[in-house]
Amino acid sequence: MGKDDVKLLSMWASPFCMRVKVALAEKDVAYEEILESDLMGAKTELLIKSNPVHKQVPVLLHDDKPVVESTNILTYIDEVWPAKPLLPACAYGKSRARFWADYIDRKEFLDILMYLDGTLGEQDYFNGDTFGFVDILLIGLTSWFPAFEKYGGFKVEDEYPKLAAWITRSYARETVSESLTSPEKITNFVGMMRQMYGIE
Ligand SMILES: N[C@@H](CCC(=O)N[C@@H](CS)C(=O)NCC(=O)O)C(=O)O
Repeated sequence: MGKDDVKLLSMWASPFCMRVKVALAEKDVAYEEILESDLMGAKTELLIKSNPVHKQVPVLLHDDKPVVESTNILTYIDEVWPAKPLLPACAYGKSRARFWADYIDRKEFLDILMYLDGTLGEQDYFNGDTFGFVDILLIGLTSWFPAFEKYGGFKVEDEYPKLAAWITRSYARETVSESLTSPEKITNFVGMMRQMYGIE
């Protein structure tokens, strides 16, 4: 079998794209990142053709076949590159991970943190000792936390110390720190957008 051809249609500030980047890094899969530069305006033909329903990033192109929606992409990655599984082996563990995945993506972002702090409890990661599916789904979103802290008056460390420790622990992994956009860059971006839209 030849080497996999893996491309990621991406956008630098997108927490959903960051999820896929972390998952590929965890699996040690080499890929080419193709950045969309104008998601609010002119989307590329490749993006429109690859994700005609939502026209959103991320899109994983595996041997030119598009896979869309970040959670779906993570499941796909876990099946195609099974070494170092992201999902737990047992059916119950899988069902819990899928429950949290669904919950994280449906609820208002700041509302989910209380339950996630509780479910993390004293564990290192959401599935115990191993960094996996739910950790990856959530860690992408945390790159936006400092921006929420600066402009939203919420402080993760004060309100959710277990989650704050989990963020520090997760960022200590190279697969995370090298895949995520720096929180400072996101905070500057949010500040710029606020100015652009006259929110101050
Ligand atoms: N549910 C999608 C959300 C993806 C998403 O919201 N992507 C944004 C960037 S963060 C996007 O492509 N926005 C352009 C648009 O909606 O037109 C996923 O999990 O992949």
